Formats: sequence, structure tokens, C-alpha cells
Amino acid sequence: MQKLTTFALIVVCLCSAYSVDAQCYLDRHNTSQESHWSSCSPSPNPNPANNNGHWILYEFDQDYPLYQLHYWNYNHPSDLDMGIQSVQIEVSEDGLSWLDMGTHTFDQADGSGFYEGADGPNLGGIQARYLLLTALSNYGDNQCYGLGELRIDVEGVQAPQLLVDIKVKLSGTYNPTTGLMQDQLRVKGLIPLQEPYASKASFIHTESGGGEQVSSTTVFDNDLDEDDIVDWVFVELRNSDDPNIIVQSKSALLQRDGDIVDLDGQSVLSMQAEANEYFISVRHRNHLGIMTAQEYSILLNEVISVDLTDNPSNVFGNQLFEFSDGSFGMYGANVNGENASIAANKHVRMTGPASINDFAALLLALDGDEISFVQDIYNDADINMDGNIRMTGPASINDFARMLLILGGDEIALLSQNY
Ligand SMILES: [Ca+2]
Ligand SMILES: [Ca+2]
Ligand SMILES: [Ca+2]
Ligand SMILES: [Ca+2]
Repeated sequence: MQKLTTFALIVVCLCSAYSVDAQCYLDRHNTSQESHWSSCSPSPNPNPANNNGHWILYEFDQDYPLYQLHYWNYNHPSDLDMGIQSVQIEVSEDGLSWLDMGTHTFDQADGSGFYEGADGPNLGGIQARYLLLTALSNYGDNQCYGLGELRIDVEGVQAPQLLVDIKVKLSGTYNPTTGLMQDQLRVKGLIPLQEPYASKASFIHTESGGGEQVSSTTVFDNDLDEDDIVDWVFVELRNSDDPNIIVQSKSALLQRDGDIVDLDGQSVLSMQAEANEYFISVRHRNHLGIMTAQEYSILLNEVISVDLTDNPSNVFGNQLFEFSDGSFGMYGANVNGENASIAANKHVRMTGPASINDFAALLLALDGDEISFVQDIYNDADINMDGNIRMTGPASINDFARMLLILGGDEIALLSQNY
């Protein structure tokens, strides 16, 4: 059986686009014994479930998602049979509880100065702070086990983020006199902590989008009134060649002055995506969605500003409502709208069968009783987003009046989502 000689740790090399050790760029491993790890004696394995043996434990400074392994086996020309052949790979977050990533075979090194190693298994992004290699066999009768080097691709601690500073207005709740959207949903504590879109049929999150949430309603309340939060919106980055392809989505927060911000209620919105050209779309649960007329070239660490409130030609199909102050906003009153899977509801209209008629949907929310009202509710039938549903009273509190306003006073008008 094996007898004790040496045990030495080799330096693990964590490679990624974001954290690169210079050693990672050298794809060759030399043949010197000193630059290899070797063990000629079994010792107690860090995982007590394993027998005494030959093992290497890597401890990182924190958890990393571990992906592709690349190894250089023992490359001293006269001791190539020390190279590890069969190896058990285990990972752990705490060094106590171990997850078995299987038994793998490492190829023997070639003993040359040009040896470039070989790819080992891909661990698929498993989160771990500890990586344990336990050698089960080597390439001969050699009592010693050896390895040259191990490289581990890790996902960046932070995936690439694009910063998009988008401005929109919602016609349901914009007040041209103040130049701000109303925030009664916030004042009444009705804005949900968790984004509302994941549960809606026509909002399909893409990639890392979905499930966004804030820890407390205090996030909705900023120092400046104009920065207080109106509601959740749904933002998409779309492929510049085919805008039907959604590359990334994210639920974000809308301030009263139109700024779409990140989940702290203040910061520029970050979208997890690679630098590229994108169309940007903004959608809201009871407004017609809009998309930029042009694609934007978005670079990493560079804020791109997209103001969709001052010129309708910035929006695909010129699809914006003009306010009395000359600014522009997304068409509201889509009561049955984005919260539905049928495309016919992506209009705002007071005509047609009940299934596609937003007026009918408003009436339904009041159980068909035009003079009743519902208070303190977060609901798509609340067209002016004041937390109540009602079809009576002065225009400032009357959802029907707001619907008629958005339709330009024309009951048979038909507004369409154009993309
Ligand atoms: Ca405030
Ligand atoms: Ca603001
Ligand atoms: Ca509709
Ligand atoms: Ca209302």
C-alpha cells in the first residue's frame, strides 16, 4: 500500500472574463516536478465519508458557480504513471456537506513541454466554495499520485449588465398640470412587493427576468416626490434583426416623473445582457406596450438614455397619446388588455363583443353596476390608477372618464398595439 511522502496544494486558477489570473493564459504546463502536486501517502479525506486516500482540496474565497474544468495531469516525463486516472469530484459550500459530482477519467499527460492539458467535466454552474478531487487510481503501479494544474471556469461574480435609462409616461395616471404621474397606489400601500407580471398570461419573462421583488414598501417612497414610485413596468430588450425575439426581460419600477428605475427605486435600470444592439420595449399591465422605433447600441458600463415622452416618432408606429402639455405617453385603459393571452385585447376600445371590449371589462369589474365602486384595490380595471374602480363622479376620480379621454372622446375609436 501507499506510504507517506508529500502533500502539497497547487494553486487553483479561477478564470472568467471578469476575474482572470494571468496563469490562465498559459495553456502549457512544464515538466518540472516542483510545479506539480503529488501525494505518496493516504491521508484522512476532508469528506469523512471517503476513505483515507490521495486528495486535493480547493478552497475559494467565496462561493462561485463552477463550470468547465481543464486539467493538466502529472507531466514529469519519467513519472507519467503518477498521473491521476480515475477521480471522484465533490463540491461543498461549507466544507462539511458534500455533493458528489461523479467519477471522471483524466487523460495521462504526454511529458512534453508543449503539454496543454485536457478538458475535464463541466460542473454546470454548481455553487461551491470547496472543490474536492479524490484520486481513485493512477496510470500505473506508482504509489504516488500527481496532478499538474487545474483551471476552473467560473461565471462572473456579476453577469454583464446593460444600463438603460428609459423614460415613459402612463396616460392612465399622468397629470399634465403637475407634469407628474399620480402615485395613489403607493400612498395607499397597494403596490405589491413582488412584480405582478409573472402571473399574467401575456407577459412571458425571458432569461433572468421574472420574480423581481423589493424588500419593503419604503423602496417606493423616495425623498423627492417626483421620484416616488407609480407602479411596476415590464421592460424587454429585443433582437435588433428580429424584434419578435426577446433577449431579456425585467420587471422594473416607474417613478412619477417617468424614470424607469431598478429595484432600489432609484438606480438606473440594469438589464442582464451582452453588449449589442437592441430594440427596447416597455409594457404595463393596463396600457398598450410600446417599442423603440430604432435599435440602440448598448455598451457595457455605459448608460444609454431613451426618452419616450417627447416625440412619438421615437416609438414604433408613433403609438403614443399626446397630453395637453405637449408630452406623450403610453395608451392606457387597456382594462382587459395585457393581462390576456388573446391578441384582440391588445387594443383599447369601447366597442365590440364583451371578450375584446375594454368598456365591458370595466363594467364587469363593477359586476355590471355602473354606479357602484370598488375601493383600495390593485386591479387592471383601475384605469387612472388611484386604487379605486368607479364609473361615476368628476373626471379626476372616474375611470370611465379617463378611458374616454384616452380614446380622444371618441367612443368608437380603436387604439392598437402596433408591434
Ligand atoms: Ca416620497
Ligand atoms: Ca426621477
Ligand atoms: Ca383591450
Ligand atoms: Ca380608478
